[in-house]
Amino acid sequence: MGCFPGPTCDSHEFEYPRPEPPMTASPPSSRAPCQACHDHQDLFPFTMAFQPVVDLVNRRIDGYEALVRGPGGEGAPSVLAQVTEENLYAFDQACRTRAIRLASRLGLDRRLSINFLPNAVYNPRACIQATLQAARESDFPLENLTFEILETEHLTETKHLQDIIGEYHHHGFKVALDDFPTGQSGLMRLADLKPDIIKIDRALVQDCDRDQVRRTIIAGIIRIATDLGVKVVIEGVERLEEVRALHAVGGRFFQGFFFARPLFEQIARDGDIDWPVMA
Ligand SMILES: [Ca+2]
Ligand SMILES: [Ca+2]
Repeated sequence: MGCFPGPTCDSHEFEYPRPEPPMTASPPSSRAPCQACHDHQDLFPFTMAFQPVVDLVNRRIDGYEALVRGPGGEGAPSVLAQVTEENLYAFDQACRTRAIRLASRLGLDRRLSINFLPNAVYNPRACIQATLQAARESDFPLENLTFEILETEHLTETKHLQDIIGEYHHHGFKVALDDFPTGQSGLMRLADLKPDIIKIDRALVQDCDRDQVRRTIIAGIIRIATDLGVKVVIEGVERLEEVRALHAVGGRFFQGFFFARPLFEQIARDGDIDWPVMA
């Protein structure tokens, strides 16, 4: 394995919307924004896979991240290749509502994490309506929803992100900073955005059992987050040695192939996880 990150492989939890479509910070000019985001009928087919986030202390699944897939189980890149500037808003809305509806149908009763691209939200209050409606219709508790902020090279204005987070907190959603501390998702973002959760990226986690520098950095991040009351999810764990090394520096919540791969339109249960024995 070791193929993270990249648009050509089905990585640990390859997610919408890493291969960034061309976009602007403003909604498509040819149509009204609200119509743009409700205009689902032209949208290409896609669905979701779900990968568990596990709680190693309680040996139970804490939640699931929804990851886009093609209708036949094709990897995220084949879906994301169809996202354009014109359909980005509809796609962002459809990701949320499909994830919630499918999760509800599967009886998912833990936390559900949905990736979103801040630039696809032009007005936090207006853009959340379809999400709220889907949750209401599916009887999915709002406090079980987490939105993962994923930023790429298109840096979003801090004030815009703070407005989105404020609106999400108002509804009881949790907010996670994805891919910490890579790219834009670093300590300044942590200070400015005060998320509920940070997700430590595979790029830092990989082979941390063999690399004291990586372990020290991760231990420092966990200490800072703990002091701030921020939950830490460690992504991309593949080997038992990594899990042990991370557990030794305070790691508790994990996501990665070691525990479970994403399941296409299915969710793993607690009994499906091969829980490791910790030293
Ligand atoms: Ca994510
Ligand atoms: Ca991630």
